[in-house]
Amino acid sequence: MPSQRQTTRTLLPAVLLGILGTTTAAIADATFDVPAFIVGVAGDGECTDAAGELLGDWDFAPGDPTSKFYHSMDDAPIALQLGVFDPIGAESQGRGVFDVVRTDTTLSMLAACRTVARNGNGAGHAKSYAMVHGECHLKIDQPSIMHSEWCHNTTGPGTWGKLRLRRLVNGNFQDFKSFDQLAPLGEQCEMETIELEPGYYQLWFTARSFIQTTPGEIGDSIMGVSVTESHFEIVPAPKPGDVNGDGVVDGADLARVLGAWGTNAAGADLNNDGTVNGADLAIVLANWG
Ligand SMILES: [Ca+2]
Ligand SMILES: [Ca+2]
Repeated sequence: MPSQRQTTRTLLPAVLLGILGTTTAAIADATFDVPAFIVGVAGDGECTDAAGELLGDWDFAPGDPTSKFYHSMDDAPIALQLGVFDPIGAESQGRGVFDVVRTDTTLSMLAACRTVARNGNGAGHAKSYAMVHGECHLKIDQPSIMHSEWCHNTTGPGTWGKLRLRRLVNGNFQDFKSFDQLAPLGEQCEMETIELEPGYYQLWFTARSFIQTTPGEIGDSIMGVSVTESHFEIVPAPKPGDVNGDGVVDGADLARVLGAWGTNAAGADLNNDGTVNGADLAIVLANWG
């Protein structure tokens, strides 16, 4: 029997949550829809004495062999923490945290795990596992631009973070962009602007940490941390022929093209062939209105 068992639900410090905010279920005039959203949080761990006897174990979902909770977007933020601490010094802890914040043009997600394991004074063995995994579907109704920022921060053995953007093609989601971190590499971020055609997309993400001690070795705690953060701004793509960027194609744009005729003025060279000429005029006329 566990001599001591801690079963508290604890919010991580705000500095780790980072993007805590209010989740809004329905947004008016949104540039995108989120027709599906689900996140699962899994975790379990145990520690034993030198003879291999169980000192205690914990599980985010006792009785469920997959040890997972599933949540919808409206359930966020999520923070689960469980652990076992034995008087001889053995320890196994896990945390899983998730949050999502949406506005009419942005979507921000945080998935984070932390695990701790330590053998007791009599040695033995300890292990701990935590994972946050989920997917979010995006419905894009018009040509759009996605300004994206993808960040992973992994520390310790057995940690990874994965982020994928996939597009639905012929009934299957195909990778459009992937950004994975499969080793403890500290913080890495990528920023990218992605053109999105109208369609159905999936944002897929996971943060995972699994650590275990060396059986029989007395030593300090080992820790694994995996934090995956992503931020997306999705706005309508500029309209072809809209030279001055005011949202309509009209005489003002025509005047810009005619005024730059024969030059290589970047704004008026709508097809980027190095010259403002009839091809650019045709783009303005074809998109008039
Ligand atoms: Ca215009
Ligand atoms: Ca041109």
